[in-house]
Amino acid sequence: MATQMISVPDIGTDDSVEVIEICISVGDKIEAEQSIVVLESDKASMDVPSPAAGVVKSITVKVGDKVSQGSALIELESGADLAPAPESTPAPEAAPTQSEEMTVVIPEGAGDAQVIELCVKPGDQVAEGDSLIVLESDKASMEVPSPAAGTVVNFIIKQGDTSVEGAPILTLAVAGSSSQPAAPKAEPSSAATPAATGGGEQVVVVPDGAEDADVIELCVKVGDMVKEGDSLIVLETDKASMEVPSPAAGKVVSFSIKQGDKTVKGGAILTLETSGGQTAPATTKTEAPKAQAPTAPTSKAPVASSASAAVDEAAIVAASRSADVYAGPAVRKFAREMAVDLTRVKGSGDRNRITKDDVKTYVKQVMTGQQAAPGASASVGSGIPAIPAVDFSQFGEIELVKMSKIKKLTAANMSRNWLNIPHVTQFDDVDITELEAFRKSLAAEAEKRGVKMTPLPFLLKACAAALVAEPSFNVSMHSDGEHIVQKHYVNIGIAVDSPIGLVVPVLKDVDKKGLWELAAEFGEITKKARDGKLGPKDMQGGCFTISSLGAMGGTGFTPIVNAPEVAILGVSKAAMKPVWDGSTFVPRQMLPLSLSYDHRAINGGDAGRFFVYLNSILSDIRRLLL
Ligand code: CAO
Repeated sequence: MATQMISVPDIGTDDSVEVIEICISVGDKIEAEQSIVVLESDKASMDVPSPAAGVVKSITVKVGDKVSQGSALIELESGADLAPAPESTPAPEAAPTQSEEMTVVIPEGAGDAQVIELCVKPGDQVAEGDSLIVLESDKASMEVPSPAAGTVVNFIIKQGDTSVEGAPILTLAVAGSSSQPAAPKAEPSSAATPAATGGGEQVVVVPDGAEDADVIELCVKVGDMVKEGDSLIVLETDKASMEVPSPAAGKVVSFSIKQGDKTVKGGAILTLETSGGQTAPATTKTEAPKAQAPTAPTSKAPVASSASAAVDEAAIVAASRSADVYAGPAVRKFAREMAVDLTRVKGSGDRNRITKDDVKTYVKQVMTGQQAAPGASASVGSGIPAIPAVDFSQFGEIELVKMSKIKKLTAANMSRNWLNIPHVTQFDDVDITELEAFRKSLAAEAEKRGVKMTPLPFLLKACAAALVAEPSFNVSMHSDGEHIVQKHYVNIGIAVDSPIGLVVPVLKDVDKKGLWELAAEFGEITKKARDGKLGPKDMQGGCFTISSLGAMGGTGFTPIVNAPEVAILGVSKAAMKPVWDGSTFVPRQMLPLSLSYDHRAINGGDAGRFFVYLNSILSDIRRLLL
């Protein structure tokens, strides 16, 4: 057993830095490379990893302490096989730490940006060029690619840190490698270069280094007045996104490229009519920064001249905020692959930045129908602009009442059905004078049987007969878009207004049951619904739905089809009305019905036949015997 003092390694500064986190406790058994403390300067924060495995005997610092290189941190007791002194601790220079390990560092020019995303985690295998982290400054967002293929050993930087040029990002185990590979090509680093055309017009061209990028957005349109520095277009490569600013104030005359185009070196972007007719300065190229490490933005690229201020790379601003969306290029690319409109995604990152997980969550919600919920989110899923949120408390006293699960489900289903089904609703008044007389004559017997004989069992029976007579109503659309599912059973759902919300229990084989049986079953299932005791099976397998508001009132309504069914009958309150019998007006009990159907499955002719048949049965119940 040997004890060694672990101290602050070379942190690239002589200034003292603050201990902001102690990651271990006395007695902890720790692994080599495990973080022991987190230090923070005004430029960066970094983890100090243990150079060896062992047991923590004592901790000599506390949170808030100021330390500098060489300050003691912890006392570690380890076996005879102690690792060498902290060679692999954060070093400002890119250098391999062991024969097969290398420290990837923040590349030149990428200082003062915030680490907004870690794209990999310890243990991940990365290929050369894979994005390791995303940095973002107020000027650009960019990904730092891996300089070599290997396995991520540990992270030294963490999300939220401020990048310091040369500061270590992570340790990479590189198979058989002993040196940092050459830095890849620098990212686009110069801005739009104006070419003078005379006559007050100038063609703005693709800046040096910005070729081979996708045009993902046109920020202005023909006729727009722009100021010098206003963003004209947004370009994106697989590593960075950037806006190309206008080199001068003026009016956009025409575009030479369109969204989706790939940029070519020096290619024309648009023509600008500059105010006063003065031409922009001669094309001035901005040197791409020297890349000594993995690519990163070069916010301090050389500026050609004061007149070409717009050519200053500082003017290439991040696309991450374009279109009011705050997201990095990797997230934008991912969103495009998933066909997700980022303006609809809620960001969970710092300052509402959208992360890849946010996009995934959004896709999941859309796929599971959760985005069809009421209010804004219902609109979001449908692709229709969301209804803006309103602060009602500004108009008076309010309270927020939690929606029940059933209510939320109903809202989602209604939105889904309303948006997916091309509805048609037909209306008819049915003469139920004889039916009502017959129904009332059954009152005493119904009481004896312990059932209630309302118009509903008659409607059930009549609808079942109409579904058999007009089978085009007893179908569902097949999800393959190629077939219709014809059903040879007749199950009918009844919409029940229960204390927990609207539920639709289903009565099975209605065509095979008599009125008494239907009245009894209907009574039972309605009670079960009102007591909140319906199980999923009670509500499945419907072919058609009846929604009756007859006991309440109203002369008509347009019910929403209960998909995957294709039709629903709305029943309103029967009333005595004068009906012309050919020679005189006679008082008749008229029942208003409204039949909504899915016009993809049912044509007007089918619906007309269904309605006429239903009408004929309800107005002369004896026809059920035929
Ligand atoms: N016209 C006139 N009177 C009617 C009638 C009609 N269409 N339908 C029923 N009535 C009468 C009944 O005969 C009964 O009167 P009596 O007690 O004198 O016999 C009274 O109204 C009450 O009926 P009920 O409510 O006991 O039974 P019901 O069969 O009419 O309705 C049910 C049951 C479950 C359908 C109903 O209670 C219900 O919940 N309806 C809500 C449906 C709904 O919310 N649909 C959504 C609308 S948007 O799609």
